[in-house]
Amino acid sequence: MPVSSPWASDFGRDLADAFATRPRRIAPKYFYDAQGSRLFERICELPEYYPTRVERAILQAHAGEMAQRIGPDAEIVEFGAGACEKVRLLLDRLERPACYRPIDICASALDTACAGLRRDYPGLALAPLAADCFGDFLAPPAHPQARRRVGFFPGSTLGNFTPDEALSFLRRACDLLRGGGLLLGVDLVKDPAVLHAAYNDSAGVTAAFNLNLLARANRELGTQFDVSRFFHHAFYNAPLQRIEMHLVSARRQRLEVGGAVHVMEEGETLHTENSYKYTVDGLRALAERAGFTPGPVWTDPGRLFSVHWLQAPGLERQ
Ligand code: AVJ
Repeated sequence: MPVSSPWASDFGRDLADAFATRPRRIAPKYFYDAQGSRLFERICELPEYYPTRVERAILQAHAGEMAQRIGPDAEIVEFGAGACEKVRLLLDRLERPACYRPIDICASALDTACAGLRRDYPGLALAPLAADCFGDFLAPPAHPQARRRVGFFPGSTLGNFTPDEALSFLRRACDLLRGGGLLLGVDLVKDPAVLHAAYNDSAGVTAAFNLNLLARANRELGTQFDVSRFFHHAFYNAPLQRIEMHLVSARRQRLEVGGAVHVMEEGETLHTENSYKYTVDGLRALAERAGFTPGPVWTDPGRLFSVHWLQAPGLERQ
């Protein structure tokens, strides 16, 4: 296959692998092309999808205390920044933020977000990075004016990792943020009915978001998936404390993926996402194992969502 083939891209290779192995599964990062990022922004506004709204309320209510923990002259590194909306609540309270470094896999989302930030925070140094911040990307050196580096990882994106992956991500983050800390938003374990509704909205936006993975493959890789032959399926797997999203084959079908022909039987699935939920204590224990010193936790009155301050010990404590 020539290198110029779309199948040589990460998405192409991972999709071909997904169909060649069992269970079929692909990383949720591939949801986020320009169209998927727009659909995700719409999810965040759905009445059933509480995480964005509740986390924003928590940030709004406690931004002052959070800014105090972060301290003056900090470099803020945001992992999976997307539209960079939530960080504004912090930026409005921070003392002389030295630099804001949003990292996101979607370059178009970053471009739009940074244009808005440049307009609204003219004095702020911006250093956007279009990269998979969960891969082994080389951490850029800190901004020369920064006194410490602080991570911002809202939205419960950590939930996309298995607990093992979350642990290794947190270990790397702890290393990168030594002497600073991490402000981390994670969704909490709760009534499964509330979780179920959040991933099965009545307007069908989450279904469209899930199915966009196939539409993206048609656009970028030239596959000929008939999107109407797949169903969105999302359910809470209680023993594993996670929402699972799948694309279910509505009937037996032959699919050509990366030059190979595969059969998907009716009811067979492509597993597209896990969204792990944590208890406050469970998350704090995980952070501690990763090397952080857990600090204050802020939650909403309904205890739907949590925001954690995790201190990253300095060199002297390593
Ligand atoms: C961006 C991973 C936090 O798991 O809730 C929303 C993505 N998937 N609806 C989540 C998502 C379906 C979201 N995260």
